[in-house]
Amino acid sequence: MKIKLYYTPRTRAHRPRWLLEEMGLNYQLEYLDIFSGEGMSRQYRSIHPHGSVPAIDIDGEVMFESGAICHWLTDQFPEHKLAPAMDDPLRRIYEQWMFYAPGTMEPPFMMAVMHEYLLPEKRRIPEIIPWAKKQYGFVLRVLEKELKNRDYLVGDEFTTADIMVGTYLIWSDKYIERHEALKAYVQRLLERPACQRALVECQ
Ligand SMILES: N[C@@H](CCC(=O)N[C@@H](CS)C(=O)NCC(=O)O)C(=O)O
Repeated sequence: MKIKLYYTPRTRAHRPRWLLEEMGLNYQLEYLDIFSGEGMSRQYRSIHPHGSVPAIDIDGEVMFESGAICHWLTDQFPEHKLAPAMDDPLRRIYEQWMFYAPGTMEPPFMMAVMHEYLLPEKRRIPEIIPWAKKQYGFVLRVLEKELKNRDYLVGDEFTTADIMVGTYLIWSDKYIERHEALKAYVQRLLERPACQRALVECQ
């Protein structure tokens, strides 16, 4: 199987890269400087219509959306045990957190970081920030409670759901200062060799 990952450091492309590292699969990184407009080429938009990262090419078949890529890869390679089997009662919990990340966590997180510091100053809407922080604060309290007495989100084992949720938490140091369980969880995730390998910058 030939895997090519379209990748920009410090973006959601970290998720599939981290997963590929956890699974020890061979892959090629196709580096793209998404922030200087490289995603907008006609050639790349035939791979990802929005010109965003990540996208993945597996034996010539392309796919985009970080969550879908991670979900698909995890089920495609069940031998790596990064998700409970379909008949395991924990599978429901796994699916819950897999979708919680893009569905419930991402909107307030992105609104907060975009309008607080990522967007150019003149495009920021300061009125959004208090709402976004309040909503994200609620998400953080839910996760703090969940991770107070356990190392990972699903049962006792690390799963792809930890990659989906953990990626936002790794970027949330500014927001999790008062959340001891989340700080410990982030530390645990960052200590994983696969996560560290996926954070190595290329080019
Ligand atoms: N929901 C998509 C979002 C993809 C996305 O917006 N990626 C960002 C980087 S984190 C990007 O490429 N932004 C630049 C752009 O869209 O031009 C996913 O999870 O893959």
